[in-house]
Amino acid sequence: MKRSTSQAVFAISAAIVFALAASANATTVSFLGSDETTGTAWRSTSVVKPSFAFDPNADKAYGNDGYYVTITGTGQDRPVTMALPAYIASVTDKYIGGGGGRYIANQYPDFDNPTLAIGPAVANVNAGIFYANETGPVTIMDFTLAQDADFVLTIPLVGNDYRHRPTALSVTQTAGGVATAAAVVPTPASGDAVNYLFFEVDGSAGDAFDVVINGPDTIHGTGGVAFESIGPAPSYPDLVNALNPHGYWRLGEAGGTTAFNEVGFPGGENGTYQGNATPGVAGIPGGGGDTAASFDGAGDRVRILDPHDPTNYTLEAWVKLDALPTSWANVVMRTNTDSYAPNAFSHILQVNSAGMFRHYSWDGSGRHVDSTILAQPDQWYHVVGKYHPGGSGNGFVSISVNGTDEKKVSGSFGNPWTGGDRWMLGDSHQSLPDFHGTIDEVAIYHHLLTSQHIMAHYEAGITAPTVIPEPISMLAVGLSIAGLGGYMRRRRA
Ligand SMILES: [Ca+2]
Ligand SMILES: [Ca+2]
Ligand SMILES: [Ca+2]
Repeated sequence: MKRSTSQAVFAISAAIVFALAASANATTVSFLGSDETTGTAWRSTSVVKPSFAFDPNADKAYGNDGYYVTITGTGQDRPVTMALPAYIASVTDKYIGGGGGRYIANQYPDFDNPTLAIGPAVANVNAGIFYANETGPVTIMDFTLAQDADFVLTIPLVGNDYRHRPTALSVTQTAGGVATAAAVVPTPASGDAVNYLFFEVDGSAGDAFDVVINGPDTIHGTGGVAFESIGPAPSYPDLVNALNPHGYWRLGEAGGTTAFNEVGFPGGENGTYQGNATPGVAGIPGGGGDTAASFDGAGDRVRILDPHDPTNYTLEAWVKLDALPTSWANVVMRTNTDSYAPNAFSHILQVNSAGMFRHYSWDGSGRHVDSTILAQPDQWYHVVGKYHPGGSGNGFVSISVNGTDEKKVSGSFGNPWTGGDRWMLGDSHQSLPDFHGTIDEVAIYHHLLTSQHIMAHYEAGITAPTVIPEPISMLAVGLSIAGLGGYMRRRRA
């Protein structure tokens, strides 16, 4: 991984953040959202998580720095495990039920597989809950900061009985300030094992916070708390690799005819530059200096053999046009022949003479959706197409341009075309013109990216890291803070 640029930026950032903290930043607490798809796999690095905001180091595990949760035991009064980061001085569970004493219930086994655990080792981590045996708002846990810290606070809501979930939960500062934030608590279907709530806490040494719950049942609570600090922004390829791509071609070679696949898959890995397709030209701003490939609009392409057909998919590419094409020109296409005018094709991202992007897919009928954003020459665009089959109108074909311009056409769509065995980058079908411009960072996923993933990729890819020359004068620090803060915020969306 090419982390050198981001690490250098972080080193400078850390100095500035330290300077800022010394000037008494106000503590903030923000609700980031909830995860209702990960289930028990919160610390499995093989399961893609729905948003980088919940997983700021993009390693697909929550709570890297430590956690305070129930562990497997017998009886109703179980121990907890406490593996806390240096920035947390203490966590206290507040068992204040009407019956007195401790209240921990084991509602679901297999909350976590200890063989998948990262960070501090524990014997097992299950889905017990800390609960207060009464209704109404109750402080169920509290925690105190040992030092200045900016981190994601993860709160699991566990149990196979939805009555054991709170209907309201908030994090409120009780020392050092008055910051607070309330969660939007999802309503789980009965039998849901685990959901997660995420807050960002950006605080100072000595700050203390309450976790407050409320619910209609006397046995409602949380599974504990977990912590992961918000550090340097992950690099663009880290963000792609965090989503388990099927194939990822950075097009960053200095020369030669091989387009290396970062991931590799059986039966067809690297691509081949053909025609005048030329690697080594300037890539996207956020690519850490990695280069891209140029295509002259006449017979150039990258050819990638790939026998694996997805059941649903996401296509992702960055494009910069040298000139608008005279008709539809393809950025990405799946086909079954090396013919320069194939007549069997699907899974296409393309752009037309107006600069409109289209995602086209064939399931026995042609499905397509067009962008609102129109491309201009000499500017980078992030283009993502998703295809999902489904009956009863639940299928869709979508396109997103620059993170937000998501258009979706829904219908009863069949499985995606399985007649292809190769991908072509920059090569059009039938008599359409070939792509004329630069293509970078092409990724193909055999699953659907979330809108949060797509926005995070766009923001990381379009933003060149802010590098502040050393030595840093106080004037330079003052002038750079606003821009750097914006950069760090954007990079972890
Ligand atoms: Ca993580
Ligand atoms: Ca590249
Ligand atoms: Ca050519």
